[in-house]
Amino acid sequence: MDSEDAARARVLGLTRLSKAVSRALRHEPWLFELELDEHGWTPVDALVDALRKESPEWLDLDLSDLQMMINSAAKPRHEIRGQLIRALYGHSTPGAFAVVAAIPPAELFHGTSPESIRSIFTVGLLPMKRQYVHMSADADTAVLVGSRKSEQPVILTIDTVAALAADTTFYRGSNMVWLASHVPAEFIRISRMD
Ligand code: HQG
Repeated sequence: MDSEDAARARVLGLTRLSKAVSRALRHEPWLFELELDEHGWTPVDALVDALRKESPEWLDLDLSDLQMMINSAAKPRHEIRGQLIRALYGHSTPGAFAVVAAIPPAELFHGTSPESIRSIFTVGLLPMKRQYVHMSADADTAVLVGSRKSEQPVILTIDTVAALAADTTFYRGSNMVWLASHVPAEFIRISRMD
């Protein structure tokens, strides 16, 4: 394996690990015999044990591997604090995931598919299968998120100043990701893409 192949294998390995951690901490903790507290935290040792059983690839996994995965990710998805780990956003797990209300930038962005637009402008942005609607602090990230749904994503701009004035609550997921339970259609417009 040349060094380029080795670097690619390492990135693929970290991506696989990140996806497994997201599955455990966002969607199906019970499959990994994990219990999340109301803020989404679970003991990092328990997650390491579960991942070691999950795949031969992770037989020797330890805390430093998880730390490396978090530090090398292009965007922050998971957080380790002391003996605990959690996903910062993305949860579909039932039950309360307590997040902290905060004031977002004046505009947030959401990338979606053209097929969803009619419904979004009728009932607003809804969490669908997750606990919260996810929005990005910058339009470029929204383009990436929308590209997962469609080759020609539509980028929406959310007027958070007007939404806050009308009692919509926003929560900080990470530096880049903001959350809300519902964003009414009146505060959403289609971004002009130059
Ligand atoms: C759409 C990734 C019809 C919504 C990303 C979206 C993100 C509606 C889809 C995070 C609707 C849900 C989440 C309505 C919303 N009618 N469709 N009323 N309201 N939708 O995957 O926001 O890389 O659950 O537009 O970066 O795409 O995994 O949410 O298309 O931050 O860390 O319903 O996941 O993060 O799709 O992505 P998703 P999302 P990671």
